[in-house]
Amino acid sequence: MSDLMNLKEAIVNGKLEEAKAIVNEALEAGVNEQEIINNYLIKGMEEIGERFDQGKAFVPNLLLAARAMKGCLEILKPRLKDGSGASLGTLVIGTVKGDLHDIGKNLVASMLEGCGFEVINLGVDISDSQFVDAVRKYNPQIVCLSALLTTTMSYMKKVIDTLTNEGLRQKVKVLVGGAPVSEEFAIQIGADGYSSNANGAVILAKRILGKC
Ligand code: B12
Repeated sequence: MSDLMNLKEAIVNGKLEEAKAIVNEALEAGVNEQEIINNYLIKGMEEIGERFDQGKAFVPNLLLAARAMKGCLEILKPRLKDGSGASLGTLVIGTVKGDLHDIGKNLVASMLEGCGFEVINLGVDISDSQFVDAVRKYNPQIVCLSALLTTTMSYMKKVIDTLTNEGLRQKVKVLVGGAPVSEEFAIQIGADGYSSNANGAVILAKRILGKC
């Protein structure tokens, strides 16, 4: 399976079709979906992020890498489902207002769905009132907030405060995540949990709902 070794580079270079072809080939060869995500796709995004940091890559490169990553996740997403049909619980997830990053948030959503949760994915740039409306409409047990910018992470507190003001905070647990977020920050803003990755998000959600 020498081609799989090229997957990370295909993501870094934003080669959508090449990346998708490698993923399909790997799946046919029986490679595990999680292995593809964790060992190649995420590693590719980390690499392009580092190059961006060092001034060796620019926003268009990030966009192309993101498009390739998304294309691969679309192939993998249906295969992450456990097929049992029973829902472990309902979650609402979104990237907070002002923030357009959605790769990590979508990965968390896919993993949660794959592990048996019903996931309402609100998308990006979601305001506190949109989260409130979604909680009223879908009655989830958990709300997941994602932020990738230091300038938008403080908006997570605004969402939590608005949930409190609207009398909804007792009804839902709030999980937070995203590259600049930390356990300490989560505690500081009154969230119920934090994880640095999608696997951790699933563990947290299961623990909160007593499904572990
Ligand atoms: C791809 C990317 C983009 C793409 C986004 C495409 C998309 N559809 O998402 C584009 C090009 C659009 C972009 C734009 C910008 N970006 Co950008 N971007 C990145 C980059 C390279 C990768 C992010 C990513 O997808 N990582 C891969 C995923 C898998 O990881 P993740 O998002 O961290 O998610 C994981 C965990 O955090 C966690 N998680 C995430 N959410 C949640 C939620 C919950 C509840 C839980 C439990 C866990 C969890 O689980 C995920 C999976 O394991 C990062 C660099 C980096 N190293 O993070 C910069 C980065 C985030 N961007 C940055 C910046 C500055 C910008 C721009 C302002 C650039 C500009 N000048 O225009 C704009 C902002 C646009 C906006 N308003 O949002 C900075 C932020 C710096 C800061 N301190 O705030 C970074 C860190 C780059 C840098 N070093 O400067 N970006």
